[in-house]
Parts: sequence; structure tokens; C-alpha cells
Amino acid sequence: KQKYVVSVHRLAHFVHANASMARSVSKRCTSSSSNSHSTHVAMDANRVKRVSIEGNIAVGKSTFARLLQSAGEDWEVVPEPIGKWQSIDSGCSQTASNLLDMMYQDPQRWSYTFQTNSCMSRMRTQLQPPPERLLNAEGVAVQVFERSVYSDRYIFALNMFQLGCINSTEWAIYQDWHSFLVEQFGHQVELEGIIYLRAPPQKCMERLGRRGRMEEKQVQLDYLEKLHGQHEEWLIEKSTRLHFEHLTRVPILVLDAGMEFEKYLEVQATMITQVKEFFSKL
Ligand code: UDP
Ligand code: D5M
Ligand code: MG
Repeated sequence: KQKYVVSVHRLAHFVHANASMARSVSKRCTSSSSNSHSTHVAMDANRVKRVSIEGNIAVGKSTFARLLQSAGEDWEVVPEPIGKWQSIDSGCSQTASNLLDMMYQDPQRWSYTFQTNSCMSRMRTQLQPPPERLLNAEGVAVQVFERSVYSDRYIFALNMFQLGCINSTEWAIYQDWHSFLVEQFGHQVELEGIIYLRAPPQKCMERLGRRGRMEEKQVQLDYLEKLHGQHEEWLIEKSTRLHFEHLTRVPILVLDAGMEFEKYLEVQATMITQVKEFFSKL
């Protein structure tokens, strides 16, 4: 009888495992993944969760991302491609242009261009397949992105439009291609979770000053307050109008980044514990 109970359990486990695999394959496989190798890869890739770290400028996302990278072997952190925005190779001219600087110098002229470039680079980042290491992970494998195509739209582009740096024609065009791309890529650019590093704008201002990035010299507290408001509306109050159904259901972990986590190991440990718990439920 005991043997029978064990085998029934095994069978139930087998049926459950196969059902969830089948679900995952039908969820994430594209038409090109119909052969057995790519189906296998898609099954494995499906186990890798995708999470973005969101938060105001200089709140500590990159610092926190580095902590995560050293805390979890099964986690892969993908930094924001800021270097690409600071050095656009035009192909013909001798010197690369710094689009980040151009946007801060003349937002009216360059905000829309900046948004097309940042969103394209984030699309590429989010479409990167997880590394082999994650596919073979024993625990919960997670790809962590610093920001996402969603913060591009619902934080920065929206803010630029509200400030009048993107006009209504540009905003209509931006929203049209953003929705089109996100819908076309479907599950490939979906997130399973969001970590919101939250801190008062004044704290971000102090950290921005300490970091001393040349392009951000003119950034005022007022700008950080506006960006803070956008984060709060999207991730806390949930009053931002979203255009993607899955995004309305994504679980959000809010972490207090106002504390000095870079220096203090015990603060880091508490944050990492919260992250582990959050990942385990995704
Ligand atoms: N920083 C800090 N205390 C912290 C976290 C970060 O002083 O607890 C500093 C960090 O060393 C850097 C600045 O804040 O000089 C901005 O951090 P980061 O570049 O990580 O912010 P991001 O813009 O990526 O959110
Ligand atoms: O963000 C890097 C810098 O880039 C910071 O000055 C904000 C700016 N940034 C990032 N994404 C955008 C978009 N989409 N629009 C305008 N500005 C943007 P940091 O927070 O320092 O990692
Ligand atoms: Mg950063």
C-alpha cells in the first residue's frame, strides 16, 4: 500500500510538473521554437524570472544592483546602458555625441530623441537571453534589470511630456511605437516583479551631488520631486494609466532606500532577506 501511495505521489508530481511545463512552453514559446532543442531552451528560460529595479535618479539602484549580484549566485544583474547614451557613435563624425548631456542642456530639442534611444537600448537589454548559469540554476533564477521599458514611458517620457519638453505630437508618436513594440515582443519583455527603491527626493539630491556625474550638474531638487511623484503614482498609488494588462498585476517590493545601505552590512542583510522572500514567491 505504501508503495502505491508513493507512486501515486510521484505520478501526481509528474503530471503537475508536465502541466506547468506545458503551460510555460505555450506561454513563452514563439513559432521559431518548435524544434526540440529550442523548446528545451524555452522551458529552461521560462524558469528564469525577470525583475526590474525602479527608483529615482541617484537613489542607489546601481549600488543595490551590485549588492544583489554578489548576494545571489542564481541572480544576474543587467545594468542600465547609460554608457551608450553618453557616447553615440554617429558613424561619420570623429567624435561620439553625448546624448545624455544634450538632453540635460536642451531638453526641448533632445528629449524625444533621448527617449527613442533609451527605450531602444532597454528593449535590447530586456530581450537578452539569460546566461547559461541561470538556466542550470538549482534555486530561483532571476534576471534583474536596472529600470525597464516601463519606467522609460511611465516615469521619464510622461514627465517630459507633462513638463512640455515633449510636445503632444511627439508624445502621440512615442506612445504609438512604445505600445506596438511591447505588444509585438509580448511575453519576452514582460516582468515578473518590480523592486521599488524608495527614498525622499532630498536624499536622492544628496547622493546625486556625491556621485558628481558631469551631465547631471544642472539637475534641481524640483526635477527629482517630479520624478518621485511619477514613481509614487505608478508603484504606490497605482493611479498612472497603464496600457499593458500584465503590468497592472506585477508584484511590487517596496524597499526603504532612504537608509544608508551602502555602508551598513546589517541594513544590506535586511534588504537582501526581503528580496529573497520576494523572489521565492514570484
Ligand atoms: N549611495 C550612498 N548611500 C547609499 C547608496 C548609494 O551614499 O546607501 C551613493 C553612491 O555611492 C553613489 C550615489 O549614492 O555615489 C548614487 O548611487 P547609484 O549610482 O547607485 O544610484 P542610481 O542612480 O543608480 O540609482
Ligand atoms: O539614471 C541615469 C541617468 O539617465 C539619470 O540622469 C537619469 C537619466 N535617464 C535614465 N532614463 C531616462 C529616460 N528615459 N529619460 C530621461 N532621462 C533618463 P540613474 O538613475 O542615475 O541610474
Ligand atoms: Mg544607476
